[in-house]
Amino acid sequence: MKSRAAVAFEAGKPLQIVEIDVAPPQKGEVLVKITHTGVCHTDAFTLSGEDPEGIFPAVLGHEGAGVVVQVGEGVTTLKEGDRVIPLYTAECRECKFCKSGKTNLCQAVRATQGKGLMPDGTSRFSYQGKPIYHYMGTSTFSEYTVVPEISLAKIDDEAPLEKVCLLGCGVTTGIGAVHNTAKVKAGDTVAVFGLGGIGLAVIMGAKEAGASRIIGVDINPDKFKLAGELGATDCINPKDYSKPIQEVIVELTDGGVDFSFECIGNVDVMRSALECCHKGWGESVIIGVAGAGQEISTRPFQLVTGRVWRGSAFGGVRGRTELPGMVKKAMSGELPLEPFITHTLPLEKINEAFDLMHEGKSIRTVIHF
Ligand code: NAD
Ligand code: AHE
Ligand code: ZN
Repeated sequence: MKSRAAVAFEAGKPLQIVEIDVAPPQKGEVLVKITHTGVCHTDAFTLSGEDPEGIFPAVLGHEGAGVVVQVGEGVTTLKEGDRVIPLYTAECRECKFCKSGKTNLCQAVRATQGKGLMPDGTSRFSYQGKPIYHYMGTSTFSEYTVVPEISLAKIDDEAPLEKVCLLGCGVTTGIGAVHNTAKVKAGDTVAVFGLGGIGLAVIMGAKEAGASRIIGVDINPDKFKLAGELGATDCINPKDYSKPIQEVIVELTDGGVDFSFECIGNVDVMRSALECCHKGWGESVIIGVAGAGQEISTRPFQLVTGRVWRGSAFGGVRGRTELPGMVKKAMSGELPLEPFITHTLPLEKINEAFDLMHEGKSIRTVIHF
């Protein structure tokens, strides 16, 4: 079938809106009509050419929601008309990782996903007879996409897709990192580096957990208002200080925070985020994604003296199991998604969403088809 899609033909170039061909879903696969998709910084990261797994031409996008159009052979858990959120972290419930109960990092389709292909090693997308690669197993920048059954969370039949698409990445990642990875408890102190969609969701999760102090850090002070509304007790701009920001935070918090979160993808900031943690027990969670070849560093003494470095992917959330409940919370108002949606645009204007992000003017732009 034909599908309107925003295709990344080349790294560093704007997406092109073209009509691609989408092949029918094969065994264990599902054809989904995407109605809405957010634009996450990771899409921009991959488009920039910095992603070691970046592969072109590809249909990017991983923060979407839509409706099942057709199921392939052997699909049992989904049917035409079901509302779904595509998952870049699948949940097969059978692999060693799923069975461990220790991680959400299902590996059932991860290898082919990283190569831009479906689990059988081929692509369902083509343009003018040439294959186009998938992205993160989701490719939500296409009106129609094909996704493995195990990479789809079935959600409520009445779910507002224009909002819950954000649970496909940003909001789930931030909130999940607080509850599943860090396990923030009432009274804990928290520092959040980067106040975009991810950092703001961390703030929301930290407030929900009862954190006593939530310090937001960003070099763009325009981000402070919303951060405060969502629960930040302090907002600071590293540019306002002559000393390293970790020293500022250590002084503000009588020795450092209990938890910090890096939500930028900057390896220097990752160091600051670790070093602003309290001696003996402070834990820093890396969420931001850094470019090819970049590495983190600190004095090992920082770890010897009890600070802990962790990482979090998709907030440690098992998508098929946990997203339906998060969607219900969004529908009841317990998990408000509106604050994150600063812009909405039709697919044809998707490059403007990238511009708004790079200019620091948006939190999330939701694209509609
Ligand atoms: P965003 O662009 O909306 O927000 C980033 C924020 O960081 C901006 O407000 C920007 O002003 C701020 N910033 C940039 N440089 C800074 C610096 N030196 N000091 C302080 N603040 C700085 O991005 P986002 O969509 O919120 O994504 C944030 C990061 O999280 C990205 O690296 C993205 O790839 C990553 N991410 C990871 C996961 C995961 O599962 N681990 C999921 C989603 C996104
Ligand atoms: N492909 C990159 C890594 C990108 C990355 O870390 N992705 C995050 C999700 S970002 C969502 O916005 C993630 O979940 N990673 C775990 C995984 O299995 O991909 C690289 O460095 O190669
Ligand atoms: Zn994302």
